[in-house]
Amino acid sequence: MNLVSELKFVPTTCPYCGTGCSFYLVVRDNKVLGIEPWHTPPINEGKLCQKGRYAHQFIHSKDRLSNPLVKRNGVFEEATWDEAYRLIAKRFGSFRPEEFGCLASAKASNEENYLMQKFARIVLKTNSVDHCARLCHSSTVSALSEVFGSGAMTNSILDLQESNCLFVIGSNTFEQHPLIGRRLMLARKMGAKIIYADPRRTPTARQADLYLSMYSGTDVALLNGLMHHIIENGWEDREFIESRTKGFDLLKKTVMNERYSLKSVSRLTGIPEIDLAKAAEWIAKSKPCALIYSMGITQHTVGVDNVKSVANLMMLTGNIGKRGSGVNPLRGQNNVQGACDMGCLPDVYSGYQKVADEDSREKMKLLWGVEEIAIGKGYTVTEMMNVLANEPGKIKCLYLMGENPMLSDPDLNHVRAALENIEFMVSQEIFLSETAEFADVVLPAACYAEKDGTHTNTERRVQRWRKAVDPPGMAKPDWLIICEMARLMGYGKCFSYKDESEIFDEIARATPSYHGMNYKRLEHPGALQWPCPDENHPGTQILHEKRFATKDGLGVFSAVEWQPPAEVTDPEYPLILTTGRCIWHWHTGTMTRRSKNLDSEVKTGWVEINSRDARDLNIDDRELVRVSSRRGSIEIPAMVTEEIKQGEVFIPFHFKECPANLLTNDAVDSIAKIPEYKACAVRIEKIGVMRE
Ligand SMILES: Nc1nc2c(c(=O)[nH]1)N[C@H]1C(S)=C(S)[C@@H](COP(=O)(O)OP(=O)(O)OC[C@H]3O[C@@H](n4cnc5c(=O)[nH]c(N)nc54)[C@H](O)[C@@H]3O)O[C@H]1N2
Ligand SMILES: Nc1nc2c(c(=O)[nH]1)N[C@H]1C(S)=C(S)[C@@H](COP(=O)(O)OP(=O)(O)OC[C@H]3O[C@@H](n4cnc5c(=O)[nH]c(N)nc54)[C@H](O)[C@@H]3O)O[C@H]1N2
Ligand code: SF4
Ligand SMILES: [Mo]
Repeated sequence: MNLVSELKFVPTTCPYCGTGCSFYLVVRDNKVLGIEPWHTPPINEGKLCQKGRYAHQFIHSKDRLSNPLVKRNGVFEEATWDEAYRLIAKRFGSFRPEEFGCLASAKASNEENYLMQKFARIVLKTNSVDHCARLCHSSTVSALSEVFGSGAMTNSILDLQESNCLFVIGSNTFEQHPLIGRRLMLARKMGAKIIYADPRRTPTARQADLYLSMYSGTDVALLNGLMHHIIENGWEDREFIESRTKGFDLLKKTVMNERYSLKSVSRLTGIPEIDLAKAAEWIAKSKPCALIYSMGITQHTVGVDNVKSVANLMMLTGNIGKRGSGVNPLRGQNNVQGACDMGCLPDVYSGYQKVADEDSREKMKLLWGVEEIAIGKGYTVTEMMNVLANEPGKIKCLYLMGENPMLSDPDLNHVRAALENIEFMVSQEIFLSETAEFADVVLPAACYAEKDGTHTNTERRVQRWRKAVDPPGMAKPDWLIICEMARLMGYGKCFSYKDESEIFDEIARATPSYHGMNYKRLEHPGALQWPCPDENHPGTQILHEKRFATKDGLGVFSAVEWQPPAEVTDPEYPLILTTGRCIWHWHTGTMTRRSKNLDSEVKTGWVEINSRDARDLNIDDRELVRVSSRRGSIEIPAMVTEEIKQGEVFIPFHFKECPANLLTNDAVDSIAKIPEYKACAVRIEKIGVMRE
């Protein structure tokens, strides 16, 4: 028997991060055996990080959901699809539109997310549909839409390599987007300088030519300080400012205030003046310069201000619309860009067409063939949780697809109170997550290897997933579940599709930036970047080359003042807590903690604490400590290190046994509604137990 001839190699895209690397799933007898490199797609050229390398290991986990579950007397019992659908249809039919909340999934495909918002808007008639982008880059979408006219990453992963200077701020690129990290290294090999601003000396910091060691929550001060020094020295790009932007005078007035002199900024941020001056000079003088940012910038009550500030700096130095330059927010989940593009946000349909705009509403009604569609304002995720917890009875029903807020939302005690107030909840999942435990009905979904579909990476590149194996047991692809449910609720005609490509064709019709795409064109490795307005258009690598996407084509400078985080330290809670990730694990761990090679590397969480702070508290490395905030308390091993700024501590939020989000603050940015995951006040106590 020739074993090799029985193997199938199915080309697909990684289900983890927004980089969008491709690989082959190696399949035999309806089982995924492993992953092999696929060299042709341009982003990763066959290379993978450890999560991609082991992205097959959770697929056949014994914990995969394989049957619908219905809760009876507080206990889940297996049910048939028919029983589950009928129960859902009956209960969904009993609530008013304003009583629903829907969460889409940045883990699911474009097709599935598009159908989720369509289901919310025409079957449930609610605009309360949102997803984890709220917790992630909602500040980016708000700020960049306002100042550039488009909320997306301006440049491409490949052209970062052509930069002469890379300013990485609040993005641990080497751990969280490793194959973008590789491009930074390639740029550096060709002579580019890397500047890195972060409260922690992460693996990314270790690759930098200049490390700016800052306190959490001081980014606007830092950015204004850099602009102060640039303008003071006359290094700004006057031609770009004059021909492409407006609002410069106001920006200048703000940043030239004495408050943003290098001396005062150094005091606020904790960064030495000499480093600030060097960074400003490198950014202004080494064109093209690209700025890369992620959660260190966005997850603040001033997230929108932070992003506007970043945009100010790149416009000031004329670094927009050229190869190797740009404002580059690195989107997190594999399909968070797509879930936003598909309209899984309360205020927009697909392609960011405004719900409040009469013409867009009529267009969607016509396209979907319906008389009635949701009207009025919908809730964001963070608002849903607040309304649920504080105004019981206002929202009664939650429909979630692939999200785990019971570990990922801020202030878990608050989330628990919210989920306990729900009358009826449906969770569509691949595992029984901490959140699914609260549901009345759990629907088993197919994972990425078990369905066809598309997803859109951080640089707006739409790529294919291809089905390699069947889903476990009775599990079905999310898109099919939504269609079957819609049919039972009387909307069969609007949800009748032969397959995923037919759904995509409707997406292309509904969404101007996707107009020119179809499955045939997306067969090409690496496929197409939006905007792709017609079938002959090659896609767009760089945005805003000649004009911005604003109405008058000009980029808008914003005058932004620094403000401290919502919660600052005091004698009772003297340390700043910041939270985030590690390279081995994915968010709430549902997938990576079920992957043998990843789980065996990092078994549980930890709190990073500076060795001087540890000495003051008499804490040893690996000792179990108690970390408390105004909202809760956890026990967690200490990691005593020089690599974090004194006065700061860091906890990854992957681990349910020591969940960082019991501590975090649910204060949000007033515009984007993003929570302040990156700064709250805590104290640490010794409890005198060593970890084995
Ligand atoms: N391995 C792995 N990779 C992932 C993920 C994962 O869970 N695991 N998640 C994906 C997702 S959804 C996302 S959104 C991205 C997130 O990617 P990143 O944003 O790169 O990851 P984080 O660890 O959240 O935060 C980045 C850095 O911000 C720093 N930071 C904290 N506070 C501040 C501050 O106030 N200012 C500045 N300048 N920096 C600060 C932290 O020390 C941290 O090093 O990663 C994606 N990639
Ligand atoms: N403290 C702190 N908290 C944070 C952050 C932080 O930096 N600090 N970051 C925030 C950010 S940026 C993000 S993006 C969020 C992420 O928050 P979540 O999106 O809630 O986290 P995930 O663990 O990725 O949850 C995805 C769920 O989808 C399921 N799933 C996977 N594939 C599929 C599929 O094909 N179909 C279906 N139906 N389900 C599927 C997984 O099992 C998992 O339970 O966390 C936020 N929370
Ligand atoms: S960098 Fe991101 S997309 Fe690439 S293999 Fe790693 S997790 Fe997957
Ligand atoms: Mo994210």
